[in-house]
Amino acid sequence: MITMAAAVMSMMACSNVPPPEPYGAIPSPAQVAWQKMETNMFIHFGPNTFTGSEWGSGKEDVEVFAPTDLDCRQWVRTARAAGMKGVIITAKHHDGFCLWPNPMSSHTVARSTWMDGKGDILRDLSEACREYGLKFGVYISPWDRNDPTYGTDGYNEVFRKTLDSALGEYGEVFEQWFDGACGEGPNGKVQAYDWDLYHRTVHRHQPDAIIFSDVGPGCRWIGNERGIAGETCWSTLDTAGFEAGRSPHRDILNTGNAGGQAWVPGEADVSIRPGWFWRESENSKVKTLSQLLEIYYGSVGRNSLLLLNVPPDTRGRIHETDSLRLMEFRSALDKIFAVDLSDGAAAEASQTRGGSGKYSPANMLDDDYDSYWAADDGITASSLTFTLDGPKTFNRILLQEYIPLGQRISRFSVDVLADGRWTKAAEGTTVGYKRILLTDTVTATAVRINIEESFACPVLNGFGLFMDNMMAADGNEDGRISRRCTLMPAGRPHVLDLGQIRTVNGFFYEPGNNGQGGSIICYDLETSTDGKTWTTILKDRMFDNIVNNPVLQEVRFSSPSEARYLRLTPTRTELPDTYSIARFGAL
Ligand code: FUL
Repeated sequence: MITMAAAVMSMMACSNVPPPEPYGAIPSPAQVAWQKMETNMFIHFGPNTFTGSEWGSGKEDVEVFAPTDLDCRQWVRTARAAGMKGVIITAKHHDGFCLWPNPMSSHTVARSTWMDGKGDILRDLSEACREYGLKFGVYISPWDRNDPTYGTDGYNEVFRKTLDSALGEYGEVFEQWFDGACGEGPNGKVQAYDWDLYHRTVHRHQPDAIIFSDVGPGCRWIGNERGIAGETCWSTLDTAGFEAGRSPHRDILNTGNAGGQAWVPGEADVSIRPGWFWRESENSKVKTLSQLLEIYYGSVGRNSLLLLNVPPDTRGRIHETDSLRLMEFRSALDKIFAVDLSDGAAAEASQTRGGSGKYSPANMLDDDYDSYWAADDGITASSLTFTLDGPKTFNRILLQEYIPLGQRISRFSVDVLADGRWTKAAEGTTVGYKRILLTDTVTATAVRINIEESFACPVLNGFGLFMDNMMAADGNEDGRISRRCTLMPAGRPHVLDLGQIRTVNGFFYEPGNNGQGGSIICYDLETSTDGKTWTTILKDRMFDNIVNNPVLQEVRFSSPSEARYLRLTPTRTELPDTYSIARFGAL
């Protein structure tokens, strides 16, 4: 009897051990739900799909927008089959063209003859999302190259009403994407945005919507358009004094701030193609399976959400090359993550909170998101040992922190027991919602996680071991090969000699290797037959979006030019003293 009573009392004591206090900035329930979505589809669609531009001028004829076989349900079916949980559509890109009948604009689907002016892509897409159980989100660019009021105080009110119309009519919106790109409007002026007004408007219609911008408040840009978060990636950010378009350095966006004042988790956006909009010429340049897996590990595997752009073509359908690649991507992920080699493991911790079963390390092995292992308050270094159910061969190690209590861990390492010896397999800084460590393939009987530094007692809810045989399976690692890159002093033009006089229809330019900066932003382009007398073909033109997305750009001349030499003179460069050229050639 006495033993029973003691046992009952000790169980009561255990279950009474209070959970850890949250540490620092913590996510809202909507942010936790958002983080669990993990992968979403971005959809860039609009006049640029038909003109081949990356940034439309806003002067395009509305008739340009003429999808021949639009099917939003096909987009959503594809996204769902790819395992994505939501879609975000460019309702209005920088050219100002609205994919819905926005009463505030004369540059919309309602003004075109497409579907007799009755077309409404926000309606069709939101309905398709409801039908297939995906969440619906909208990208609306505040920068507007069409609206005549842009650059004046009046525009803020126009934009507010634009938000009213896009966010009030189509049901639930899970994410509002505010692009930080801000340039001149039709009157040559740059707009002073009223962000408070915009945010209030979004939340009035959609109280739970996550607002994306360079600095949140709901989630932040990851600092590049390659879909790769920092190896260190905090969901916390110091936002005071910043706003969209006036953000911390992109390196800070990439890593966040340790102990930052606000919870603004990273969202990694990247296109499945070189450009954001569909282009026939890029059908052969859809990212390979290896590249997509690398992006997945670099985003979802580094405490970020992956927003993968899959732009529909001029029919208004996702092109078969892209959808096939997405299906390969999905089945590779399913294959890699189908078998968790930690199943059946025994978990042991150097210390468990209050000695309570409620916080047992075994909680890291179950599927219950809300059960976790935690250490006592004041303990910031601990180790967890998982003794596997026999020798297991793996090269991916998954860890999850229970983020409703904040992000805490700042340094850890992982050892594996192979051939009776412990060796270090990985080390890292942050964990966050999900961290997937890429290791050499190892056969081990136990794995030990050493938490070396943590802002407060560590709290982990997930651990897993996986084997990835797929990553380089397509043998194409193009995206990782650094091309030779020429660095030029900023004042000096770059001259290309074609060897003989040819008919030149345009040119292409790609900046330095793997997006390491140094892009030419604006340029003059001249041609010559003898290298002495030059004809200006393009004057002070811009490579659209090249700083954020430094991929190859093709520029067509309005008429062919007979030339032996091409001279590219930068008039604005990303870096003050130098610019980079990985590829430059004639078309
Ligand atoms: C950038 C834009 O300028 C690009 O065109 C694209 O929409 C990308 C997602 O965001 O800031």
